[in-house]
Amino acid sequence: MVIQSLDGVWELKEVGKENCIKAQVPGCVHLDLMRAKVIPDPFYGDNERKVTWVHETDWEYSRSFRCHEDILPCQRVYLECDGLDTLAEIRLNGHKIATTDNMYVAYRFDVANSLAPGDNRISIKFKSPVNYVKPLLAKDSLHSPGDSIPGSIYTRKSPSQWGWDWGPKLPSSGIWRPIRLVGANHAFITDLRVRQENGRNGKVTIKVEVEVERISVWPCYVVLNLKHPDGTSEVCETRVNGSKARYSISIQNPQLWWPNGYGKQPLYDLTAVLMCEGEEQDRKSRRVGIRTIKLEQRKDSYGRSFTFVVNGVPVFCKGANWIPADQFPPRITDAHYEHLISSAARANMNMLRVWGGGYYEDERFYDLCDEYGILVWQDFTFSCGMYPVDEAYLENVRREIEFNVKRLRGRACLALWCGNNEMEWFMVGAWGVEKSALRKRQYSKIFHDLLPSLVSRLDPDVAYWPSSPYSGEPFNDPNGPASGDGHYWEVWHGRQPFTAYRTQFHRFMSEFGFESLPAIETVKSFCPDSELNMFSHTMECHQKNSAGNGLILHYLAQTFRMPCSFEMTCYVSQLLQAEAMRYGVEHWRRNRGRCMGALYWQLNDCWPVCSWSSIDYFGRWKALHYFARRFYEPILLSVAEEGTAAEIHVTNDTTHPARVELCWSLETLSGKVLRKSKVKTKVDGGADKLLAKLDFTDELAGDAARQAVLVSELIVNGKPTSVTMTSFVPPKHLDLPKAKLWVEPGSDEEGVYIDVSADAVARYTCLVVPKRDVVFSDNYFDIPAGRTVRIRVETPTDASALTGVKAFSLCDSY
Ligand code: BMA
Repeated sequence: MVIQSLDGVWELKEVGKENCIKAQVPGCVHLDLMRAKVIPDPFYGDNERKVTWVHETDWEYSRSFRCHEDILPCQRVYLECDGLDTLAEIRLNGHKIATTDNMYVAYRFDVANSLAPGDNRISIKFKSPVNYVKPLLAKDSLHSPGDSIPGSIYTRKSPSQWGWDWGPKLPSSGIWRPIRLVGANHAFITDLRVRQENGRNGKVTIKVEVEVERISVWPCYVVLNLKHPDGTSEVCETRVNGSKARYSISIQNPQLWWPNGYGKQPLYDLTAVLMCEGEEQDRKSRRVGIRTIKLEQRKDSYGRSFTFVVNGVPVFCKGANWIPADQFPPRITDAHYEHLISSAARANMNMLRVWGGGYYEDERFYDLCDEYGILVWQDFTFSCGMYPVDEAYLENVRREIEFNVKRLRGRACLALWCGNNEMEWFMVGAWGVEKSALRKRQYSKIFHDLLPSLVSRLDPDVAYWPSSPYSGEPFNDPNGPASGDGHYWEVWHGRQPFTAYRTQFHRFMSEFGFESLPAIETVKSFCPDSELNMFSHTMECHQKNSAGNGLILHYLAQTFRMPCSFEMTCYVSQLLQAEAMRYGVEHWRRNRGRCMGALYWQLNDCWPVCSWSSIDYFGRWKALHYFARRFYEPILLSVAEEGTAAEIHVTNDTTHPARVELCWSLETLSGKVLRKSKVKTKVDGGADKLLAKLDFTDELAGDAARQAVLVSELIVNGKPTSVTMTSFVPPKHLDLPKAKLWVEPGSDEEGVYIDVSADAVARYTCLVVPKRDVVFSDNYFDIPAGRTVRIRVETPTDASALTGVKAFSLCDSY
């Protein structure tokens, strides 16, 4: 194959106008206009509102190029577009090549007849998506997602780009993924499929299928090279019969791939080289992780279980929901993906749900999930709307599903295909269409007929689940607790207190969340100093849930004192969010077995905003992300307090029993011990155990509850692992002394650390380094009176990471 990339510098202009600016491909209109200074940064201030004309305009990308001389003589010449966003018309030297209308598929067009020797000109026009849907909206009244420019449902363009309750209304256009010319002579590979068959005694057979498009009649063969994780390789050859070559490779003692926390992620590298007439024609590679994965649903006393079983081990899925990492995806760097996925793994996560309002992610995303042991719950891209079901639309969807299932199947990380986000739940609830047989039939056409039949044909090895949430039976209590997965939003949207999480017993909690402000540096990236106020115009432009800032204050009033500054409001709002998620997750983990997964809403952001994320747009960890690292710990210490009573639990997610020692002490805020004790016991693998049931009615009578905390420490197999602090009044009512904090940086063979000491109880101690984004081993942690906590610096690794480090705690926030 001869490949000529057409990425790089193009020209961009409004359709019908003369003036061109320089454009970058892959890219999108907004990024090009920003670079050319035609528009201001839409993320700053209220600029989002000033650039709406951009998505109301038709745009044209074009460029000239000289065709490589070895392409023209090829038997076939194709134009390959990995991603066109979305309503495109492609012309080559004036000839219309095609129109396209789906940003999620790659296209290949035969362009041999339109190419010229020497200079060529290619142009791609993009219709305004917003104008395109206007007449469709006028004709029909299908539900569009809320908080969004209406009509996204009529296109196959990422729904959340049209706005969401955390995202700006900036649907861009452009050549968002690479584009190239490809010359082929005898044949080329259209698919490399790998399946795994489990034999006896742990033997695994890798079944390889290479799909080939033949151009000439010359015989072809495929050379397969399988490189084992230990570096050894095996090579074999097989003939192409018709359009396929098949081969089975058996592996005697396979190294198994495990989700994060359960073992390693060894990957086998498979390369297929297509040969003809002794010459290489094409090659494709895939990485293979050997594992089995099943979605187990067994009848039990609560209803029906919902458990992912990997290599025979039931896994409690710990993680978050993933949204697009940028409103303008072409600028997402490898480093940004790496930071986000490695941060998920560092917070002990083992699953991410690629939410159906975004898009099917880049290979880079799934590569990292394979490497870090992050299971992927993959929604198809349908969310919170009613979608058309006319033949042309269904055909478009069919092509999209085929393309993406074929692209992603066989990935070690891929755990589930899910039809859509929240549509079945809305149909029987909020939209009130449960009685409309027609709407149900229309919905079923896609999610109960088309998608399951495509998945069972194309990827029978991975389970299909029609919607999230879903109960297992069409339209029957989709968000019920007895079976399937659940979304619980009564905390936050429903204004219920955090304790309401403890009344919920779903089998798998795939969404629940709580908002916070991002870090102050993040706020300052979009907000002038004069607007640093929760209710300022700028701050409200960066809060897309209209009730959001009010809700934060509503909950703040229940838990914390009024912060003394805007900066402290950022800090306290993050503590609130972190505490809310801790309440929920610890409860579901204590109920391990009945519940087998907790994915909070949401891991990341697509712009700097006040949202439910635990990592903000710039990659800064909010308090929640540090809390997640603790509440997703493989062996979790948690305390369920109520009134003056407390139950201390240990939840063991590992496959082995753990010898644990629990030391608890009820102490005053200055450190005087009121009562303490120890428990030594064994906690089975995959089990929760109640270690202590305590009643402090006597010690906490009257005002004493405001003066005391319960400190619990866990030692696992001889190693101290966690310390938690529990109060019996909301933190706002604690009589916290002004704790003095000392920070002492140091370094040893393990790297840079910092010792933090407090003379009295210091709650939610926060370390900050001016102008540096430092990831610590822990942050927003409690220090019992008179103790020292050693915190390690994870990134950056140089000693200067701690220059100017400061610590403060809750008592400094008011
Ligand atoms: C969930 C998601 C999103 C939304 C979030 C917060 O249900 O599916 O639609 O952003 O709620 O409201």
